[in-house]
Amino acid sequence: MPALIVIDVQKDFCPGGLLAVPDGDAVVAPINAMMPDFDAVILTQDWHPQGHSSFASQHPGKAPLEMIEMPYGPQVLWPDHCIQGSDGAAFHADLNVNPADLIIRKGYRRAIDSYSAFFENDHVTPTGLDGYLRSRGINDLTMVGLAFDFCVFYSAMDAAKLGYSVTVRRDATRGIDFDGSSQTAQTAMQEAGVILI
Ligand code: VGL
Ligand code: ZN
Repeated sequence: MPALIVIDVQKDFCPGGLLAVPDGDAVVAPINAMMPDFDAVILTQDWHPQGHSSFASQHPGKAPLEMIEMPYGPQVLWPDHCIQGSDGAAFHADLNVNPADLIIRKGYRRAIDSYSAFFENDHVTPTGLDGYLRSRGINDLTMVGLAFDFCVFYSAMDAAKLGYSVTVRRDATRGIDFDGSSQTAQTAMQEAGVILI
C-alpha cells in the first residue's frame, strides 16, 4: 500500500522563515496535487524546544552551518527554528493538512536532533513511524518536502534500510544545498536504491 510522506513543509523552512530553504514554498502546490493518489498521507513536523542543542545560539562562538561533535556524532548547527508552538513551526498556510492520517513530530528532545522521520540523529532511537507503517501494511513510500538534502535525505535512507520501496519526487522537494550537500544526498540515495523522479 502506497503512502505519501510529507517532510517538514513548515513556515520556517520557506522564504521569510528562520531557516528558509531557497524556493521552499514551491513544493506546496505539487504536494497538494499528489495527495489524492495515495492510500495514506503522513506529515512530519520539526518541533524543537527552546534552546535545542542543534541551535548555534546554544554554543558560544559557533555560527549556523558550523559543525560540532555531539555524544551521538557530528551535528550541523542551525539558526533557531521550528520552536514548539511558534508561528514558524506551523505548516505552510497553503499546505492541505486535511488528508493527513498522521502527523509525526521530531526533534522534540533538547539533547538530540532528528532529521529522519524514522530515527533521531543517533540513528537508533525510533520515532515510532516504522511501527505505524508496518502495522498498517504500508511498504511503498513516496517522499516529498523540505529539505531535500537533510530531512528528506535521511528519511529516505532510513526507509530504504528498513526495507521500504522508496521514491523521492524531486519536483516536490527543495534543498538547502550547503557545501555540495544536495549532490552528495542524491548520489547516496541512488546507491541505496531510492528512486529519484
Ligand atoms: C531540517 C535542518 C534542521 C529539515 C530540520 O527539515 O531538513 N534541516 N532541522
Ligand atoms: Zn530542525
